[in-house]
Amino acid sequence: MLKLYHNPLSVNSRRVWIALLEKKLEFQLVEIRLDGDQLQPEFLKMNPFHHIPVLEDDGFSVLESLAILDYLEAKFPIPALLPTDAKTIATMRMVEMVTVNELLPAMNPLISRMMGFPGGNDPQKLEQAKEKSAIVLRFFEKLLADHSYFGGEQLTLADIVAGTAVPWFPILGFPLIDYPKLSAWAERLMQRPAWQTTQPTPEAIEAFKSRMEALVKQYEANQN
Ligand SMILES: N[C@@H](CCC(=O)N[C@@H](CS)C(=O)NCC(=O)O)C(=O)O
Repeated sequence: MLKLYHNPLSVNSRRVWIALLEKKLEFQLVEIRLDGDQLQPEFLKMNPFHHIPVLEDDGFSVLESLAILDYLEAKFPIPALLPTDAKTIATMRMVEMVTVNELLPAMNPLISRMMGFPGGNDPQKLEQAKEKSAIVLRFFEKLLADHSYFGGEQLTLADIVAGTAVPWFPILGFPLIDYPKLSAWAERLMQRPAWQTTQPTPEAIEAFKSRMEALVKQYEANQN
């Protein structure tokens, strides 16, 4: 059976979890707490870079969430999450890559603030984060136009990748009011059972924050 090593708070893992659910596949979840589990020799054998997600399929390990999404699509093509025409494929890849390379790095300071990480309240970094995020959100708003999803009327990997990042903005204190199309799209995604099943609960967020605070304290104590 497919096995997904993940953490419920990990955006990178959640996109794979959602794809597995959207494809109605049978799989087993293995939680990696990210407080050292990822550094254990058994895990490092699968992923020497100590990152989740990892998908294991009958002894074959795949790492890098976008590679896992491609693997799932190739092995289980129905229901399709990959468009077939050139422009839609390009749009889909663009949204995936812009999310990973532009949006998530821009969001990092906002996430650090929410998590209470040291330096998380630096006003200059927060301002930059808002400005950089706004460039991506404006780009996505325009790209979405009047479609239900980035690829038209059908859900694709673009929605899964962007749709596990963009809906964090209201939780991070920035409602999507200036982006009505994106906001309606995010609402549409939230209606889907795969998003509802994988949505981190406020309790899970708090528990993760406490675990990360303890790790930061431990790290600071070791530095002194
Ligand atoms: N490019 C990788 C990034 C994976 C990644 O950064 N995972 C984080 C959690 S979201 C992680 O495992 N961090 C723990 C560590 O690096 O030790 C992917 O898309 O799979």
